[in-house]
Amino acid sequence: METEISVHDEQQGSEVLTVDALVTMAPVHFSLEERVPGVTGNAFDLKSWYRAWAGEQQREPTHMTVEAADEFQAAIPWGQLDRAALLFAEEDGLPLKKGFPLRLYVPGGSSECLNVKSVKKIYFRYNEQLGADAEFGFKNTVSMDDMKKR
Ligand SMILES: Nc1nc2c(c(=O)[nH]1)N[C@H]1C(S)=C(S)[C@@H](COP(=O)(O)O)O[C@H]1N2
Ligand SMILES: [Mo]
Repeated sequence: METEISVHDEQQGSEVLTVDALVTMAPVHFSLEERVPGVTGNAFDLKSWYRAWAGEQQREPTHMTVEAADEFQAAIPWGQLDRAALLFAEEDGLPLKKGFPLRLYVPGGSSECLNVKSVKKIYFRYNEQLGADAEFGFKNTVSMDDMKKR
């Protein structure tokens, strides 16, 4: 099964990483229940992983866009991601039954709709004009091309 995730950063460039590589790089691991009551499984903290990947000297993005295998996507302002987590395994360590290979959770986010299953691509963006509201939907309904051009 496919477990590669492509990570794009407008300053840092792009890289394709396996879920295993992301998990190994992530400094903060926890049980997802600690942040999302009622949802079990092994997760890692998004922002500390991002800093490990991008390097501490990076200025912080303004938004993160996450795209799934089914082309569902969410675009979320950086300030709403302080407790965001990526779920990568069931509680017993087995691969996810739902949302394989990686699922985003945004505790305290504006909507459960932001909990993107089967993440394939992650974009770190630097553009205040993308706005203060999180957005989600299928790719053709939100114009990613427009977003990329800005
Ligand atoms: N890949 C993907 N992730 C997705 C969706 C989707 O259609 N595809 N739907 C979203 C919406 S609208 C909701 S409400 C939640 C539903 O999560 P659940 O399947 O755990 O109930 O997943 C979100 N993540
Ligand atoms: Mo939803």
